[in-house]
Amino acid sequence: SEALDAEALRERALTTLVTARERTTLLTSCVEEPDLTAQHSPLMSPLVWDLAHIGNQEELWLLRAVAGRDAMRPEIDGLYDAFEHPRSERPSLPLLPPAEARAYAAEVRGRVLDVLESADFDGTRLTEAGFAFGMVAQHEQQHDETMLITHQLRTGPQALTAPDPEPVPLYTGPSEVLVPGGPFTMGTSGEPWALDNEKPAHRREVAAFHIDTTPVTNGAYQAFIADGGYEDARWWTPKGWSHIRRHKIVAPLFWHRDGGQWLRRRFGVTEVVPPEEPVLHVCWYEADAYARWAGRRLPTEAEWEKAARFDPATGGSTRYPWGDADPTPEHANLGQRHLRPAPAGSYPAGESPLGVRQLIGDVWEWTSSDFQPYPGFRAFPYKEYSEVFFGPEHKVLRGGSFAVDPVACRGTFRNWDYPIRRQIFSGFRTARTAAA
Ligand code: AVJ
Ligand code: FE
Repeated sequence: SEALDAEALRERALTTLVTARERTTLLTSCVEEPDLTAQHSPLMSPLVWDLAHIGNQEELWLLRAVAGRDAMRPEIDGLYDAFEHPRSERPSLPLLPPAEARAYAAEVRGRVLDVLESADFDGTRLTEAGFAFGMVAQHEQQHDETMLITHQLRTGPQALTAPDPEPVPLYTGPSEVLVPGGPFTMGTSGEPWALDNEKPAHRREVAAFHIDTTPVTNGAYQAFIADGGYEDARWWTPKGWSHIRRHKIVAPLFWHRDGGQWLRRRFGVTEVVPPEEPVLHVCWYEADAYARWAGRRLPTEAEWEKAARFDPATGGSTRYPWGDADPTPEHANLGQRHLRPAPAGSYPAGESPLGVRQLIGDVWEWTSSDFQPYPGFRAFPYKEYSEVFFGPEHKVLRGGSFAVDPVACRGTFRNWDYPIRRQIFSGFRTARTAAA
């Protein structure tokens, strides 16, 4: 019934908003004030910018758009508009200092919870208002991942800790599976909190292909390095080759060589690169070159989604590789429960019907595809979420990393970035076309 739907919506909105704020609070209270206002990399905003931007977007989409309130502090809107100021410029803006940014975000949140409690979501507004709460919770979680990236770029002593994933026996299953050819349903029309770029559901023809059962590991990637992969132009696209030569890139970001072994810096701690863990912090050019060296290629975005959602028993598409149930800790490494991907072959309960593992969680997976709209795409609620980013300059990543909250992760969820980006929690798996 409608009343029940409204109560369920209120409950879900409240839980996801609270979860997001707990994470934002952790990420902005585990370092001292100078670390909140400093720019740890020109690629990132100061943490205190993300904090007030989270509050400002929440004010915009929930207090102003849904509840019809006036702007609380119209003079700060411009500071926190991501399109007005590129990240590199943000530290020089007259940003709210940490205490004020915190107070502003908390004030917005207090008013939002009042709106949520008293709103009577009638049938017509239920879907629309519900989406606005879901979008805002996802937005905050996406910035929490962005802030975690900033933490990884920050130098200095460790500020964040989390237990490591459960050790698992060495994965000995097949290295790839065959995904049969034929049409499947890509995207979604029914998922209430899906973002505009995931919609609408449509049929896609995908020829038979093989795909890796796990993401590519550090061990496998080290073999590429040891084989001279970074010194051999054959494996690289011309743009990729000139990029790695110009920037002297010889290994994933945060790796360095120490005598005979590769070490990496991870959230303030240096460790030996773990061979069974999915490779992290590679750009699209590196993923693409590795795949070519291995005699393979990156999957297209449609192939990735078919591997993740197509159920050969029914011919339909599920929400996740394991079915339609929301993710639990048994299914996938999500939500910053750990500060690293789990070893390849983890989470058997999360595998797809064809036996593909770790499609959701652990590392964002580069695909070969440019970020493009689906047929029938409608920008919603604003063009600057997805539409302005469509085009060949952005490559699609799928599946989500250990730093993605379940609310911002689905079999249909699409992320995108420039092919040079590698501070993000990015890895990949490879594919090959099946013989006809
Ligand atoms: C979807 C991760 C590319 O961080 O630029 C945050 C998400 N959009 N605020 C980004 C987003 C507006 C976006 N990505
Ligand atoms: Fe944002």
